[in-house]
Amino acid sequence: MLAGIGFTLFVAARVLLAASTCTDPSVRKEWRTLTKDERAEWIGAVKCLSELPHDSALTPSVHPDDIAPLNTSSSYYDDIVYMHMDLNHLIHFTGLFLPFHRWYVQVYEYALKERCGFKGASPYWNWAKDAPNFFNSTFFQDFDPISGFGGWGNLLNDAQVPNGAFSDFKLSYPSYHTLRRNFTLQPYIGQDPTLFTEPYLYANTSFTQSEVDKMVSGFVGDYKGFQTYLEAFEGAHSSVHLIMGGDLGGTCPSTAPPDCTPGPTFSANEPLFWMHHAMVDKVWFDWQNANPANADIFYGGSVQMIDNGTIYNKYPNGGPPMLSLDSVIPADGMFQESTIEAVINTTTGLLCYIYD
Ligand SMILES: [Cu+2]
Repeated sequence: MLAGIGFTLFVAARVLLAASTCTDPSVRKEWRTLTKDERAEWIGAVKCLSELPHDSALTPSVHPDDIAPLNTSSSYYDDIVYMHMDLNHLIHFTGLFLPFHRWYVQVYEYALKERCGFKGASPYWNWAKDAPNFFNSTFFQDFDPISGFGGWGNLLNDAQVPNGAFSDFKLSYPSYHTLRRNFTLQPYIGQDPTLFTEPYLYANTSFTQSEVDKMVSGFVGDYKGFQTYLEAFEGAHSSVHLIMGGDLGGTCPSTAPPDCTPGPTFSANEPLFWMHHAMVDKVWFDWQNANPANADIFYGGSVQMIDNGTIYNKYPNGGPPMLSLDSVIPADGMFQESTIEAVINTTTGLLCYIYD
């Protein structure tokens, strides 16, 4: 109990410190530039979160009817996944998309540090390096049981990843299973053609270096345009999720009940989620730093408008009521809440990091 109180005070003190000054920002590095020991340290802390018990602080606030009920026998890692499931409709295709996920990666890093002794910075995954030859990329060929991410899933066994450090990674949502990856080059076939205008698109063409360059140097002073391009149904963010299939792609495991709804909700099951979203955050960071007109600007609505292409094209990053820099990022009781303003810049407010 005393330890718990001490933990709370420590968190409060750290956040205040971070809010007051940022003279020595941590540097987030690309996964492949980390040493083997650094990779093992991050993976070990992630697995540690999955061995901690459910935290009763988790307080779902949205209760969408298309997600599994809260499972109190789950792990603390599952709790972090569950808040993303609960908040799904508030944080995707709304103005909260970029601020929420920036904040989510940061508070996840706090959890790794405070609960599991992690000492480094959040790594990112530069998927543009893998885009030209995704399936065969060496990124998916590190099978070290301590420091390796493992490879593709076994299609004869529900696409469960059979190797690397996460082959025994236990997940509770939407039902008990272990981590799955299922390479899916054309994930958009059969979707609503008013939202998915290129159904036969090869997903790896959406996150090439030229696409990243186009995003970072384009959309000057146009927050809505930038977010919309990055978060587009067939854009870089979505394509990385879906080309991975399995958990990152939000497909239901074979153990799931028949009413399981696939989609983005439980995609944080995949530890790559954090490095994928750090890369999405880096693209935002690079765009913010590419032109003074991009720094610290924000525009977006609070209501997801994705029923069809007509409504989506009018409100691609959310409909009214509109959000502002003062709007609060929801935390479902799990972490300290933040305003959008406190995370709009990575070296002021609550944050203190840069990308290499
Ligand atoms: Cu998300």
